[in-house]
Amino acid sequence: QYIGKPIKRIEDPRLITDKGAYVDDIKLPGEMFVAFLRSTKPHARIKVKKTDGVFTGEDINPGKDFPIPTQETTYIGQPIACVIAKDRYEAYDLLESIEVEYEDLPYILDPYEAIKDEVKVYSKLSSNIYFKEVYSSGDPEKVLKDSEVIEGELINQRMIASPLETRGNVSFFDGQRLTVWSSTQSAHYLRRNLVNFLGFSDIRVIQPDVGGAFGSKIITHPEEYALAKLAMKLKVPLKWIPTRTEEMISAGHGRDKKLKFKVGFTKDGIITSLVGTIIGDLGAPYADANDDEGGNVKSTARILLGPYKIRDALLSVYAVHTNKVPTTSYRGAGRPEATYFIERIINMIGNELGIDPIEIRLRNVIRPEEMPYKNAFGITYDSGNYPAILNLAKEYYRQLLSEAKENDCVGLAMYVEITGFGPWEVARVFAKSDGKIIAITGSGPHGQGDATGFAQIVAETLQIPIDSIEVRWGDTDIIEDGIGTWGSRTITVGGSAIMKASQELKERIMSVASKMLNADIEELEYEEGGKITHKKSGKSVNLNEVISFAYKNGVSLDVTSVYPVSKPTSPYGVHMAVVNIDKELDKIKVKKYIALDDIGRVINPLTAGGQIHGGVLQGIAQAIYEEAILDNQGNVLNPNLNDYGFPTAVESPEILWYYKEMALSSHPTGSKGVGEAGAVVSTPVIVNAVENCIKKRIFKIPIKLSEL
Ligand code: MCN
Ligand code: MO
Repeated sequence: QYIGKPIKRIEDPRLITDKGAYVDDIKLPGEMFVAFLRSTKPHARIKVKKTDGVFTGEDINPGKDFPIPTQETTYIGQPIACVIAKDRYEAYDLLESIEVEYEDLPYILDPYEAIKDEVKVYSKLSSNIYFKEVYSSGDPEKVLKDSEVIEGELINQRMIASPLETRGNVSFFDGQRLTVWSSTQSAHYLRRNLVNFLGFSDIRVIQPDVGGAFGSKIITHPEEYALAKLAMKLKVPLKWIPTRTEEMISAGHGRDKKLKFKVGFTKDGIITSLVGTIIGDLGAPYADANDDEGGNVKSTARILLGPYKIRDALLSVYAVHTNKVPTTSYRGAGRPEATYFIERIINMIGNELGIDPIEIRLRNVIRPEEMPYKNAFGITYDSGNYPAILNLAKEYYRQLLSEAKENDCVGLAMYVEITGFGPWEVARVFAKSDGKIIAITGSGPHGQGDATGFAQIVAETLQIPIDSIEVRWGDTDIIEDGIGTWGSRTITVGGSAIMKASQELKERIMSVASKMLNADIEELEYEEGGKITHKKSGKSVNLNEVISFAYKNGVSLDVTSVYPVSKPTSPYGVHMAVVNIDKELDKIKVKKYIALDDIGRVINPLTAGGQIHGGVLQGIAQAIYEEAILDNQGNVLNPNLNDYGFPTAVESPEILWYYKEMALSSHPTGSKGVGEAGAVVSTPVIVNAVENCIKKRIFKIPIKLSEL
């Protein structure tokens, strides 16, 4: 009995006794340090003087501007050349000797300006608009005419993920094979990109321990392509570890989306229609990033209607280039933006009409009998009981209201999101001759605790102690294929693959036992601890005996499974908080936060709850602390831990997490994802709370009380 139990993370003993190895801990004999020179102009023609020890775009991608520009730079912070030295200090010193000629070109930072296409972000683009899509359902314009209307523009600001560990890479070509250690969210994904870029396939990618990513380590960054290429040329081990400031001005930024909206509703608070325009700011052209973030812009649009039954809706959706750092996935990747927009809108309607936040949501949510529900923009919510979770929330909400003192505000928001993306995941489970069970995943957890969940799944399936299982991942040599860790997919998709492989291993074990006991499989019983008994005779064999027999008789106990997925699965929940506002000091403090979620079957409430804690704090920070502040050239003005406003334990409120397993997913694990849920919903919880108190509509975050 392991699934559903709060088992402590099996990853932790190693990590907390300083036995972890992050990419900077990889030390190869003769390694050289690489440092990148970064553009100081938002858009310019460049000439980098090539001298000894200076490498430019011409060395990486001759004649092209991607991944490293040879002719034209398109954002401040873009890597345009690099040097190689014996250590990082010498490397950074050397950077100063590089001569660059910049010839300024016109640039654009505002996406509304960029849409006009008067100035091109990059001279070879035919348009700054990466894509425009229209999502339409029913007759929203007409319905709007007969409705009460609120309109406005909501802004989801540009954010910086900046995990504890920056990106980093070690690349070494031994003349035959390229080995790459990278702080990444997926070894296999990085390998595929490098194979395509280099046109060379003898590549092994290793994901060592990773100190967080939050979406920023999905794509292959230009520096990584450069390292691989230079490692092949120079045949010495190369290491690149950016400084914190470099990380914050050049790793993919997140969010940066706007919604102009008109919402129609009845006097009873029923939303009748929504018409709007979404603008996603992709930043500069960089295929890996634009692909990734383009998808997130579409997600924002398609999930914008949230858990509510709105059939008349029209959205114009633009993904637009500007001369800023490219945006990429950031925890939630499109769903936090959508949830923020719709939850802010429904809060405004509630306040306008004087309807309680739970009541107004109850009037609008999709009913359980309508599940699975295909929303107006084609996303299917697989299962859920939205009225039930709102009704459960009532008691907690009342409790928070009663605890609120003077200058305390209470707010609430709801969400439905999509998790568990495909297309598939691979797992391998095998029994070693010494009886140990090894489980390997093709995904790439980097702080979430999925290894513990995987061990629980194997232990449960094989009914054996969890400490006889070892979980491995993050090396393209130990499992032939894989996808990765993002989109809160790992325990659901990766875990289902692990479950399938474990079940098949169990079948093989039963078949070996049937030979040993001279009986049909149907006559055998598999019991706790892996003991297999012949029901009639009472004779039994244990797991170790079966494994040993299998090895001696040439039966493989090594199972690889592929688990395919075609549709995401939809967790949902209601979160609420008490917030204290101090107008004089312009300070907002979250005092207490309650999260109520249905994420299907919970594999491990300890690690799942940990995800809610972290995600919630990240979203709180978006409401009241964090923002990438850019000057009029696109320089990030707060690219350091001091100025940016990351929350710490001091800013963290008491966070209580309650979960209800009301609607399982159809995956073998029954689970839905939770890795992003906290960040998906907590931002509007906080903003709604403040708005409820100050009785003025809030359109900009992070909230500055003095500006309201
Ligand atoms: N879990 C569970 N029951 C469920 C769902 C999840 O017990 N029904 C547990 C899992 O066993 C795992 C954890 O919750 O321990 C998260 O699982 P899952 O929801 O599958 O999410 P992923 O593992 O795929 O994590 C990805 C998600 C994303 S997309 C971002 S961004 C993010 C996040 O995880 N980045 C993180 N959380 C992070 N946490 C850390 N520490 N570092 C990051 O970079
Ligand atoms: Mo993510």
